[in-house]
Amino acid sequence: MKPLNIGMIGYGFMGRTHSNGYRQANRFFDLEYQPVLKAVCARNAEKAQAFADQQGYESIETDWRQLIARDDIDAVDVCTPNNLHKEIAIAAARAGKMVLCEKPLAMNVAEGVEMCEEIEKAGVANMVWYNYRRVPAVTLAKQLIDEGRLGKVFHYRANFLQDWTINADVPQGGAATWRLDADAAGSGVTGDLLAHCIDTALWLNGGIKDVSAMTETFVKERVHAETGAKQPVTIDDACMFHCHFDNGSLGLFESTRYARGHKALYTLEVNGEHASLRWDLHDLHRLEYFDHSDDSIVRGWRSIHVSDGDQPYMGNWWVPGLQIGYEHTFIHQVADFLKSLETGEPVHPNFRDALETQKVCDAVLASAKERCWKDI
Ligand code: SOE
Repeated sequence: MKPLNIGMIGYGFMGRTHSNGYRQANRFFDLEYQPVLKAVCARNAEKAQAFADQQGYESIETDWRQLIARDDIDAVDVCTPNNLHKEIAIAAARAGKMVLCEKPLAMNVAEGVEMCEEIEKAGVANMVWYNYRRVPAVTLAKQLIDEGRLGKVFHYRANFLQDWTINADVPQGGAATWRLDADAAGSGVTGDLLAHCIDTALWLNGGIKDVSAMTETFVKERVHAETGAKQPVTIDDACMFHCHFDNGSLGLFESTRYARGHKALYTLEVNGEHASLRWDLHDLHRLEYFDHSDDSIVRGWRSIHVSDGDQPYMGNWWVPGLQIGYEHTFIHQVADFLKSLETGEPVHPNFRDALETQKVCDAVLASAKERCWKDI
C-alpha cells in the first residue's frame, strides 16, 4: 500500500464528507494508494484541533501556507470558501502538491483560467468535487446515454431547489453563511447549486452553446455576520436559464433557495428519440427509465433500483439490493482519484472540466444582468 498524505484546508461540512471519503475508500475498493489524514488547517487552532480529533487527522496548522510548505503533504484538499480557492490551489500546485478543490472551481472564469494554467504547468494531479456524477444512478444514466440507448437527445432539464434563506434574518458572511456573501462566494445559487446541474449536464449531454438567464435577489439587505452592519445582498437568490446544447438539444435549468419545502431537491431529466430518463436526489438510488422499444402492452416508466453488482460502483457494496447514500459519492470520488494515480489516467472532473462549468455560470450571470443571450 502506498500512502498518500492529505492536507486539508478548511473544515466545514464538505471537510467532513471528504475526510470520510479518505477513510472509507480503501475499506471497500481495492486500491494501491491509501490516504493518510496528515494535517488539517484552520485559522482557529481550537476548532482545527476539535476537527482533527473527530476526523482522525494527525496534526493541525493555522496558516495554510505552512501546510503547503510541509514535506509530508502529498495532496492538498481545498475546502475553504470560494474566494480562497485560487490562491491556495495555485500555491499548492507550485509546491508540487496534488490539488483537490471544492466546487465551484473559482469566483469567475478569469480566476479559473489562471488556475488551469498553473496546475497544468505544474503537472500535478487535480480534481474538483462535483460529487453527484458519482451517484450510481447518475453514472448509470451516463452509461445508458453513451451506449446510444436514448438516441438523439431533444431535451435536458434540471432543477436544484432549497429553502434555507427565505428568512430575512439569516445573516450574510461569516463561517456558516458565507454562501450568501458575494465577496466570499462569487455568486449565489448559480455557483453553489446550478454549477452541480451544469457539471452533470456537460458530462451527460455535452457542451452548451449559448444561454439566456434571469436571476432574482428576493431579500435585498442582510446583516453581515461579522461586522453586524446591514448591507445590500448582491448574490442571486434564484436563477433560471435556458440554453442550446452543441448536440442540438434544448436545456432548461432552475435553482433557488426560496422553494419552501425543498431542502436539496436536485432533479434531472433527459428526453431522447428512443428513451427518456429521470433522476431525483431525494430518491437517489432510483433511475426512472422509459424505453419506447418495449412491447407496447407493458411499455411505461420503469423504476430501476440501482444497487446490483453489475451497476456502477455497486459491485463494491455487496449484498445486491442494499442501498448506499449521499456520503458514498465522496467515497467513490476518492476511490476514482486514487485509481487514477495508479493508472496515470486523469480523473474527471478535473480543473479543466470545472472551467467549462465556470464558463457557463459566468455566461448565465452576464445574461441575466444584461438581459440578453450570451454565447459560451
Ligand atoms: C449548500 O447550498 C450545499 O451544501 C452546496 O454547497 C452543496 O454543493 C450541495 O451539494 C448541497 O447544498
